[in-house]
Amino acid sequence: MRSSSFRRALPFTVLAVVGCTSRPPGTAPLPVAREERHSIIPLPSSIQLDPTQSFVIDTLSTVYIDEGAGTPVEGVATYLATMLAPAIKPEVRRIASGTPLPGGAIHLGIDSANAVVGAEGYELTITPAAVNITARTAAGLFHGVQTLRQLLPVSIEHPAALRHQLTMPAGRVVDASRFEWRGMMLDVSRHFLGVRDIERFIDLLALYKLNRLHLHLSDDQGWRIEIQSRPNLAKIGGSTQVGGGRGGYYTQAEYMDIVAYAASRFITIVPEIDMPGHTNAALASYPELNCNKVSPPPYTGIRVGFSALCVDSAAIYPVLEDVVREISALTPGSWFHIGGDEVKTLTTEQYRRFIERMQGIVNANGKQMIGWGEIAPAQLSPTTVVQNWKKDSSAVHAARGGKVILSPGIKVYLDQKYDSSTILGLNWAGFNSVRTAYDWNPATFIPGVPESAVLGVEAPLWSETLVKSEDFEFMAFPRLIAVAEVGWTQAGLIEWDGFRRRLEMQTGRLNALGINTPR
Ligand code: TNX
Repeated sequence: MRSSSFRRALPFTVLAVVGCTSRPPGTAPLPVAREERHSIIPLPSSIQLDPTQSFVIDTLSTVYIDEGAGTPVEGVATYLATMLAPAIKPEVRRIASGTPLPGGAIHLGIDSANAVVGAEGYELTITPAAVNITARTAAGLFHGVQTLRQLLPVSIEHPAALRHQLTMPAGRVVDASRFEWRGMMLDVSRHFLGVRDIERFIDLLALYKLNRLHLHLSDDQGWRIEIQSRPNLAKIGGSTQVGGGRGGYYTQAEYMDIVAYAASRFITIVPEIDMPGHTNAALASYPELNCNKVSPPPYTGIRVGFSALCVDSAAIYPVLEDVVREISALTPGSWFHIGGDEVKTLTTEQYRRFIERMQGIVNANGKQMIGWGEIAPAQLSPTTVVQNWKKDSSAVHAARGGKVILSPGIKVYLDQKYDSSTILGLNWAGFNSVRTAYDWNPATFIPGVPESAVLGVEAPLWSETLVKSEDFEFMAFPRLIAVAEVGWTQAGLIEWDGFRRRLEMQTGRLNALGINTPR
C-alpha cells in the first residue's frame, strides 16, 4: 500500500523531501487562502490548509498511479491529467508501490484498508513536493480530484485559459459522504434537452460530488427514448413538447452514450418512465393503451393528472414489459423509476394493483423499483425506493424497512421560483431561495423517516417553463450546489453562513464555466 508509506515519507509540514524538484525562479508560491477562506463545496469532513506553503503544478509535474491500478483508477488519472493540461503533459505514469514519489508527483492510490473515508470519500495531502490522493474506490479518488480542482485557480475551468503553472495551498483533507444518494432529476419530457446538454449537466454534477442523474424520460408531452420493439413511442410520442416545439428523443445508442459518459464521472443514470398517469404521449402512440382503443392527440399544455393507462386491460402489459426490458438492458445502474405520481382518474384499488404488478415486472428485469411518494401505501418490497416530494406515506415504507429519497418540493424543487421576481418556473410549492434549499436536515424532515431510512436527497428540475439549456441552468444554479452539500457534508458541519461565503467564492468558477445563474 503505497499511500501509508508515502504519508510517512511526506508529512505535509515537511518542505524539502525525496527528489523534490526545485522551482524555476519567479515561481514563488502565490499567497494561499487562510484555512477558513477556502471555497470547497460540499464542505469536507475535515480540512486543514497551511497558508505558508503551496504546491505548484507546472511542466515538471506528472500524474502517477500504482503499477497494479485497474482501469477505473486509470480513468480518474487521465481525467485529472486532461484537466491540468496544458500546464502538464496529459499523460499518466505508473510507479511501483512503495517507491518514493518523484518531486512534482500527483499520485492517486487505492488504500482499501482506509477506515475513515467510506465508499466514496478520500484523503488528499498536499505538500510543496507532491500531492497524494488515496481512497478505497476509484469513485473516492474522483471525488478527491474534485476537491483538488476547487483548490486550484478558476482558470482551470476554462479550456482556453492561459495556464502555465497552477498553485494550490498545502494541506490535508479527509472526507466521507453522508448519504449514498445525491441526485438531480432533469425533466427532458416537457422540454427536450440534447445529449450534449445532458453531458454538460453531468460535468457540473461531478464538480459537486453528486452521483445520480435521474432522467424523467416520459410524460404527457413527450416520450424521449427509443424502444425498438415499440417504435411509435419515440416516433409519435417524442414528436412534440410543451408549447408545440419539435420535441425529440434519444436513440438507444445516444442513451448508452449518456450512461457511459455519466459512468466516467461516477454518476449513475436512473431512467424514469412515468406511469400509469402522465402518459398522454404513450397513449397517443399506441391505441391499445387506451380503454376506448382510440389514441388521443399529442398534448402540449401543462396540466397534470388527466391521463392514465388502461390498467385493467391485459393489452397494456406486453408493451410495458417491452419498455422495462429494453431500458433495463441499456442501464447498468440498479434502479428503474416508474413514476406513479398524480393519478386522478383511477380508483385507489386500480392504482395499487398496477403499482404492485409493475414492481414484479421491474424486479423480474433485475432492477429495484423507485416511485414517487404516492406509491408508498401499495404492498411494496423493502428493496423498492420511495421518492418523497410532498406530504405522503413515506413513513409507512420506512416502517417496512424500505428506503426513502427526499425531494421535498418546498425545499429542493428547482423548478420553483427563487422569489417573486423570478421570471421562469412555477410556484405551487412556494418560493425556494438558495437558503431554503440549504437549511434543512434530511434526517429529521419527515416524522417516522429516520436517517437510517433516508437513502439520500435529490433535486428535481421540472421543465414546463424551461426551454433552453440556459433556462435549466438558471434554475439549477446555485440551488443544486446547496443540495449537493446537504447530501454530502456531515450533519454537524451544515451551517448557512459558511456555505454562503464559500458559494460567493465560487462565483468566478461558475462564471468561468459559463453557467447562467441569477445575478
Ligand atoms: C408535480 S412532482 C409533478 C410534475 C410537475 C411538477 C411541477 C411530481 C412527482 N409531479 O409532474 O412537473 O409538479 O412542479
